[in-house]
Amino acid sequence: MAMFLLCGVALYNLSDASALSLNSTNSSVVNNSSVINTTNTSSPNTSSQLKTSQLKTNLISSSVQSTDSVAPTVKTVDPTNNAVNVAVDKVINVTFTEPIQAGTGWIELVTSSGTVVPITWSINGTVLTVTPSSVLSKGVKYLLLIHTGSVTDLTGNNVTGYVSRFTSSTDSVAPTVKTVDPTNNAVNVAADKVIKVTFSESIKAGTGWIELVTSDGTIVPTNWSISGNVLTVTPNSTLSKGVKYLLLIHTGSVKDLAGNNVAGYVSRFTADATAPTVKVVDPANNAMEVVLSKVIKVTFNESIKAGTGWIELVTSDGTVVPSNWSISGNVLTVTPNSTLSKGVNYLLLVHTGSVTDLAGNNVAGYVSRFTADATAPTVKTVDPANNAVNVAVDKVIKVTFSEPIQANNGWIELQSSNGTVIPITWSINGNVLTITPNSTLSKGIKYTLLIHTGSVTDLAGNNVAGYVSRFTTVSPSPYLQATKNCQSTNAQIIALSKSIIANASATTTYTKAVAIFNWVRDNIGYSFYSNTKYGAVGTLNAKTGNCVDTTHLLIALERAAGIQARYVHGYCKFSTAWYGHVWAQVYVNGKWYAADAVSSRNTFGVINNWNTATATIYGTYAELTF
Ligand SMILES: [Ca+2]
Ligand SMILES: [Ca+2]
Ligand SMILES: [Ca+2]
Ligand SMILES: [Ca+2]
Repeated sequence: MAMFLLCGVALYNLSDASALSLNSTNSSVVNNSSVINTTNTSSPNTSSQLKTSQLKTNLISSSVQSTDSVAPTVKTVDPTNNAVNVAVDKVINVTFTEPIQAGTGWIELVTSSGTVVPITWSINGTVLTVTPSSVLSKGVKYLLLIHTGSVTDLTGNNVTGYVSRFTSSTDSVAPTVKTVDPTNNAVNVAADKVIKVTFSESIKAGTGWIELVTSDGTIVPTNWSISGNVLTVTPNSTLSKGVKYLLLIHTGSVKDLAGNNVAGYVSRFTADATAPTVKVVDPANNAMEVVLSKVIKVTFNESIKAGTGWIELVTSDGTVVPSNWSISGNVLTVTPNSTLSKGVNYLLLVHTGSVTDLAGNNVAGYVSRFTADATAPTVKTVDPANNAVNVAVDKVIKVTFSEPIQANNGWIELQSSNGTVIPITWSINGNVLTITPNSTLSKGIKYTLLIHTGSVTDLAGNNVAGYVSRFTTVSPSPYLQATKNCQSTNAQIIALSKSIIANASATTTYTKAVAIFNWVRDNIGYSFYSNTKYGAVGTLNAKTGNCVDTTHLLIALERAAGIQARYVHGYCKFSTAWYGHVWAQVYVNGKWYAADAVSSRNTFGVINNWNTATATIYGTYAELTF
């Protein structure tokens, strides 16, 4: 007898079941696993199992060694308990909580009416597999009975009795083929065709065979798979041109989910026997102006592969142009090893059999011709158009060419009519040249755009010819112009206008206009006479004037500040009498403001020294004639 001492407790290694029973009151005595096996398999009795359980508890708590005393239980069963619509060819799997072995009790499958169904069963690890010896009956309730002790765990602990129930499917209709692709008797089937057979219901693999054979009986290796109600058959190699194939779905090779066998089925088709043809070629046959970096693409009506002939690019004088070529799907790409030469005629020769379709049908010989670009780009349109007038001063100039262009020597100029070169920036996008002056253009000026020879070229390098376009910007406002008596460009007027604005710290058009008005109203005295006597500069120097001269000065100062201003002539009732009268209107933010600077009673936009309600207005004017 071996003896262990652990945690101060003496442990005895028991050699037989009687010793185990005798030690039923001593929880400190444990057995080894071989003893327990012996005990449980030779005399399964309740007291020894209970004792084993107690012993195991002690063993685990003492962490010496594991001795299993827990019976295996069913973890899952397939079909699940009370399952319905179970296939009549169902194989039953019962998964236990631990590996099992055969015991001494029985495993049975019986109908609800008590008829025993012949079965075979086997164990693999934790799984008990129960196979009915023949297909089940339709619509019958079955009970799987795993009797106590029919299986045990590996230490001999008996399973307790277990029952699971299921009802077999009532489906007795065999699956049938609904559609097949390629359709029966199809011709010109692509060489890489994957065959799909769609059934009337979901299917599963059966026991018969699925075959693809040629009409002379040769078997074509395939793989096949099932997804839902679709059987997919994939030949291991491409089909051969013009060969007739038979797809054979033998009886029982697939079944519906209830286990009903498909009936035998045959479908026939013939593989592609038609040569591939060219659908499009780029550059098109006889194309001109082909860019020198052109990569040639020949698109066929179906996927192709390399054949045995040659593909050549030659010049019209027969020189072979070294090229590489490749195939992707239905596109043959031919890439010359160097850029093409301007104006040269090229021939692409796709010789017979140089490519084939996937079934091996040779392409027929094919020739396409094109000429490399030898034509200079020309201006198609220019915006603003040549000799356009009233062009906005912030205009961006766009020149559209007959073809895409690229920068060459880049000599592009914009000049004003006096020959001054205007700084510009320019850019190219496709066939459009965009020219942007670096600052706003002047009003009322004629400009000339010069695109010098060779400033740009087409993508083949052909130089643009020299090109000139002219346009005139929009005229300046008459309400900003200097006139004989409104000398808004006079240095003294300009200096005063600036200082008034600066002294008022005016930054907006409105505050500038008001500051100028206030200065004239407050600094120019009134003299009574008719028509112009001094003009704007004279009035400033005299520091006095009538309504006409005061208005000349006001308008000149406003115009010098870049603010539009005009004259108004009317017949107005003053406090004592009616007089002919002149005053100003000043344009600010889309509105003309009345500005009469002869009276300190007036403010910008407001007239108080005569009756505006009864006045007769003769008109408004950029310049006065009196
Ligand atoms: Ca166990
Ligand atoms: Ca069915
Ligand atoms: Ca073909
Ligand atoms: Ca060209």
